Parts: sequence; structure tokens; C-alpha cells
Amino acid sequence: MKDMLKSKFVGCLVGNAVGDALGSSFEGSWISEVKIERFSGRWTDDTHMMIGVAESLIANKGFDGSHMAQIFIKNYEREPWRGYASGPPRVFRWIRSGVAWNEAAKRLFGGAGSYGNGAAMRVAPVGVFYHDDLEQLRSVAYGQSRITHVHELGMEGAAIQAYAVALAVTADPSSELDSHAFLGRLKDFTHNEVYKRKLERVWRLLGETNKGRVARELGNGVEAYNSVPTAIYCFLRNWGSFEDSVLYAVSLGGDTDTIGAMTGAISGAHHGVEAIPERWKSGLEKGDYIEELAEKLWFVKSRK
Ligand code: R7I
Ligand code: MG
Ligand code: MG
Repeated sequence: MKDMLKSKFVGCLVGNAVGDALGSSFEGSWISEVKIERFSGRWTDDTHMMIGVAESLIANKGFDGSHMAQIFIKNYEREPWRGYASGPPRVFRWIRSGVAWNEAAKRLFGGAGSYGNGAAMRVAPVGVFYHDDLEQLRSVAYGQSRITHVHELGMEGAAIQAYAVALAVTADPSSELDSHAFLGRLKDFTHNEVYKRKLERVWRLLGETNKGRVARELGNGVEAYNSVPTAIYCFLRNWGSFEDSVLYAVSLGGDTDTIGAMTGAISGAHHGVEAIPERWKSGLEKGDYIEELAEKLWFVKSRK
């Protein structure tokens, strides 16, 4: 049982990176049957920031917002070419020039804060680490969002994605997944009407065969509310196979690296790392480091 939990931690972080790498060559595309001729293994900002979240949780044995912000900045400055959107780098510059880590993001988008999916695409380590403590999970999911995404919809997307990961960690992969119960718990978890309605649509669309309709009704964009429910959908309708879930996610087009990353994190947390195809694991950029991080996160958790 202990080994299964460790495998789920690793599956989640590696799954995130694999989904991101698979989707990265299709970002902005339209719906297609995805044929992966060659897996480049190169991941983008989604995984780069997920790594930052894990590094900071490990170093502090829990959440420290100021430390996590510094890690994000350090990682970004080393590799600014990873496909970051405009918001986070601006926030990083403000923090660098002396603005407090929990104030800077309030300046974005005319003071509204960002509802981009950046806080949700990196939140997976919070989901695995706090899978058995809902209150902490919600509070840390919001806390890590505040560094770059203070809009309610950006923050809520991160909390829902973290909870989906946590539900996947606690599910038994050898028995059938009850998709409706999974969705019911997510719906009870959020008090936000936009997400409640989206999760109801996920429910209604579970048997839908028309991908265009799925993408239209759930969204496949860069906004958290147009991608987090979609990733949950991709996992639920393909819960039996890691491979099917991420390929389906990428085939919906739009923000493919991000929806791929979020789907891969949930699916990897469900199945464990053994379920991720070897050809993807072996070709994954810094795969050993990501595995090592997940194992450290599991180790810190198991000593708590
Ligand atoms: O959320 P964020 O980190 O972007 C993540 C995306 C993923 O697809 C990554 O793979 C990478 O490609 O980027 O970055 P933000 O700049 O905070 O948000 C992304 C986009 O969402 C912005 O550029 C805006 O287009 C949109 N957006 C908003 N638009 C209007 N008003 C986010 N918040 C707002 C808003 O309040
Ligand atoms: Mg990206
Ligand atoms: Mg993206």
C-alpha cells in the first residue's frame, strides 16, 4: 500500500510532464486525431512551474509563499524560453523590484488579477501532498495561486484541479472508477457557480462522441474555467488508461500542453507511474529529476 502511494506521487508528477510534452507541439491547434510520430519529451512552463511548486514544498516541508515565489523567479530566469505567458514574468519582475510576493499579482489585468490556467497547470504537487487534508489542500492551492493568479476564477480552478488529483490519489486503480461520484465530490467542494455549471456539463457530456461539441461546451482555452473542467473530463472518460486520457486531451486542440499536463497529472495519480508508457518515460526531459522530486515529496509526506 505504501509503495502504491509512492507510485501515485511519481505517476502524478511524471504524468504532468508527459502530458505537457505531448501537447506542446499541438498548442493552439484544432481538433485532430493525434498521431505521435516522435515524442520529443520537451515540456513547457506548465511543468517548469509544477517543479517549482514541488521544490518549495519539499524544502519547507509544506507551503511558504515567499519561498515559492523566489523559486519560481529563479527557475524562470534560468530558462525563460519555456513558453511562459505574459502574466507570470511581469509579476516576477515586480517582486524582484521589491513588491511583496502576495501583492504583485493584484496588479495584473487592470487590477482584476489573472484567470489564466497558470495556477492550475502547476498545482499537482499540492494535490498529492495534501490528498488526505482537504482544508490544507484548499488553503495551499489558493496560497500558491496568489503568487501569480488572484482572480477568483484562476484560484478556484487551481483548487479544483488539486482536489481532482487528490481524489485520484485515493482511488483504487484496480477497481472501476465511479465517475459520477468523483464529479459529485468536486461539485460539493466548489462554491463557485461558474465551475459548478461546468462540472454539470462534464457529467452530461460523458457519453458524447463528438469532440467538437465537447471542446465547444467545456472549452479548450487558456482560461482556468475553460481548461480545468476539460482536463477532468478527459480523465473521467478515459479513466482506464493513462495513454488514452492524455491522447484524448491533446486531440481536443486549443491549450493542448496545459490540458494534457492537467489530465496527465490526474491520470498518473490514479494509475501510478507503472501505467505510463515506457517510450514516453524514457524520452522525457529531466525525467530522472522529476521522479526524484516526487519521491522526495512522498518521503516528506510519509514522515509528517
Ligand atoms: O495563466 P498563465 O500562466 O498562462 C498559462 C498558459 C498555458 O497555456 C501555458 O502553457 C502557457 O502557454 O500559458 O498566464 P497569464 O498571462 O496570467 O494568463 C494567460 C492569458 O489568459 C492572458 O494572456 C490573457 O489572454 C488571459 N487572461 C485574461 N484576459 C482578460 N482578463 C487571464 N486573466 C485575464 C483577465 O483578467
Ligand atoms: Mg505551456
Ligand atoms: Mg498551455
